[in-house]
Amino acid sequence: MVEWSDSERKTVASLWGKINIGEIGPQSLARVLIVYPWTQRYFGAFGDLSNAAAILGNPKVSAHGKTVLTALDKAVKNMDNIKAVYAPLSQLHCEKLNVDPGNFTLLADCLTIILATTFGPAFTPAVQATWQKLLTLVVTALTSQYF
Ligand code: HEG
Repeated sequence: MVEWSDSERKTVASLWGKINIGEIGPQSLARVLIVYPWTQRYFGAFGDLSNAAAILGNPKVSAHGKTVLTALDKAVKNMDNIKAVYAPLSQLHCEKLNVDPGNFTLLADCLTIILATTFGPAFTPAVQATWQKLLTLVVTALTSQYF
């Protein structure tokens, strides 16, 4: 079972408080779709994804990026219960959306890159390590209902 120190809890709360979901969410999802174009296959109903500019300007990508990042609030608020909190979302991605679970890691890494570029030196190695610890749990939890 993963343990969280008081300092890690404070780091997560502080970082999350500085994240603008409406900006970071869309940028992260757009980056996934641009850098890993095979992920576009899940978003056939989103309209024009034909190039980077189209993806970055696509309102459905922005809205969905915001939805995804909003869902991370559950992890921040339930750091000791992440697996249970994401079980329904894991089931949805597995059984209904048929998303290859390897894609969760791609999204998590793109999100981390966007945070690093947004916050610069404030995104210290210690903050990064704590943030990635959280994301690893989220990715694992989202994968939990696949098996
Ligand atoms: Mg998923 C829907 C969260 C990664 C593809 N995703 C959703 C929804 C949430 C969510 C909250 C809405 C669920 C609902 O309607 O009840 N997604 C979520 C998280 C993460 C993630 C938290 C990872 C951190 N999703 C993800 C990845 C892909 C993907 C990597 C594909 C590459 N998600 C996907 C699709 C939908 C959702 C295709 C349905 C979108 C729609 O039809 O509007």
